[in-house]
Amino acid sequence: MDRFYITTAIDYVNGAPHIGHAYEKILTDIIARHYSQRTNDMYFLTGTDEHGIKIQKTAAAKGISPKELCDENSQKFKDAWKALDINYNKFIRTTDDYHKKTVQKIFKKLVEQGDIYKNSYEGLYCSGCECFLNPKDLTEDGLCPDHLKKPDVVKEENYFFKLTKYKDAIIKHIKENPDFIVPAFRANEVLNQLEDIQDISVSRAKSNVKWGIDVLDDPEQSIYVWIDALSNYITAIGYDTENPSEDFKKYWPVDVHVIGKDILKFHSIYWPAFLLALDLPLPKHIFAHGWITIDETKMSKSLGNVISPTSVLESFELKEPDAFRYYMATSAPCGRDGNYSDDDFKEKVNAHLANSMGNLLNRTLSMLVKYFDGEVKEEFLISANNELVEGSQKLIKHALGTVKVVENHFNHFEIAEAAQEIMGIVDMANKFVTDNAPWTLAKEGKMTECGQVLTTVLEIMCVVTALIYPYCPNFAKEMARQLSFNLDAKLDDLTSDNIKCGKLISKEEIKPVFLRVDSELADKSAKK
Ligand code: ME8
Repeated sequence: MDRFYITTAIDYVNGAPHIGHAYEKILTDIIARHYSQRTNDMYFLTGTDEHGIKIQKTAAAKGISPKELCDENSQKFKDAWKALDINYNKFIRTTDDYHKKTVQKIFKKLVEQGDIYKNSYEGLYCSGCECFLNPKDLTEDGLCPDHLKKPDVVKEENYFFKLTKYKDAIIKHIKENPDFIVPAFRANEVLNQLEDIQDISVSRAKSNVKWGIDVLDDPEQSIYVWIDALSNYITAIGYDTENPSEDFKKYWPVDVHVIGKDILKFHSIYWPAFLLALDLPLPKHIFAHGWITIDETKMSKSLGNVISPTSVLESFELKEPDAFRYYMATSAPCGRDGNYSDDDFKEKVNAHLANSMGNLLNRTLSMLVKYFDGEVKEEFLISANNELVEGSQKLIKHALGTVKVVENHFNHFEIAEAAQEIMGIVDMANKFVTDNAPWTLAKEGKMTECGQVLTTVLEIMCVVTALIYPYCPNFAKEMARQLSFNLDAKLDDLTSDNIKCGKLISKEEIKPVFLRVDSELADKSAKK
């Protein structure tokens, strides 16, 4: 694997980021950090989607210009991602000049080659979805099923993209590449949607939608959001219709677009069609994650249950975002919906991160200091002809085997499933300590055995540190420091002898990795 290119959806800036947006960016960051342990060249793109009627209307309601609204809110997304340690390489804004220029060129090329044509049109437009709806998809009351709002009747001259021309090629691609859409169960939904696909409107009359990129040579039309938004994945890395950049040649096609299930149609039908028309290769994978609810209820402004990610960190007084990242990333199996609740958050991170993982490292190192002044002796190292404590070699081998299992989960974007494997090793190591009771061995004077038990656990904690790093980068750095473990190493370089002989740690250097979330704090209502 020589390089890895990963993207998130770009968020609409008509509001501030909430924990649904955060969920996606956390998943993407975890995948990116994991793959940076497997490749030397990672490119992670995120950003904001800033055009369209929704943003125009929100700005008007606030009495500010759309650009002012975009600047204000785009910064809120950047601030939130900083607080969550989202380590992206580039943040694109669709109001960036280079993006607008390339989108205009893309549009012009598609017009010139006959893939885009002008036609008059009457349809039902939902500004929540920023797209025209098919009347058969409305609720019984004629509302948009996602936004529960009555769509506007729009009659305009629009430019249309010949989606129907690419229908068969896309169906073929989906059928021949079963891992194109992840999770696989969503592919059927997309194939069904493809059945009655029509050509799509790709512009809006300027008289109705002012806040958009002008169509070159026809400034009475604005390029409508999806062709603008989806193109970010190539404009950000330097695509140009005539002279694409070296970065573009290196990174395209993208390894994975991480998006929510609600926008799968746009990514697995519209986007491939635009790419085919541009004669560009298709994305390797499109990973559609599920949605996050709050206390099992859909997040909505009217219910007042929208939670911002930074307010969770503040209300639990978390100095680092690691526990929140871990909780969100493990909230649902691949592609399924997840839920956030204060009680569940507290319970899970206390159990997994404080009690099982952090505490195991803490007490093992403390025993090493207590019994051996923090020194790992030659005879503690476990090898085929030096295994005094039964099962130690097997356990270390199992932990190393888990690295491959975790990698395999990541190959399928199974982030929660991979975390479960990592916690599985932690549980086994905890059981190993309980079963072998190093404190009893020490009391009985079996010091080499005692040292072997502790060294086995420390060896396993090195593997855990490397594997948990994408989820909890700060905790992993602290664990690596205490273990003198090189966290920059690639996963392939993990061995069974990460712990070396000699003084490992002193009493003063031992610190708890993660303190339990205080139950009192969870009752604060500040975060709502
Ligand atoms: O759709 N749980 O923007 P957006 C999980 N601009 N994910 C959620 C969520 C929730 N409760 N709410 C939203 C757009 N998301 C377009 C994308 S990409 C070229 C253009 C996810 O701000 C949603 O599924 O409405 C999407 O992937 C992302 O947040 C941005 O949503």
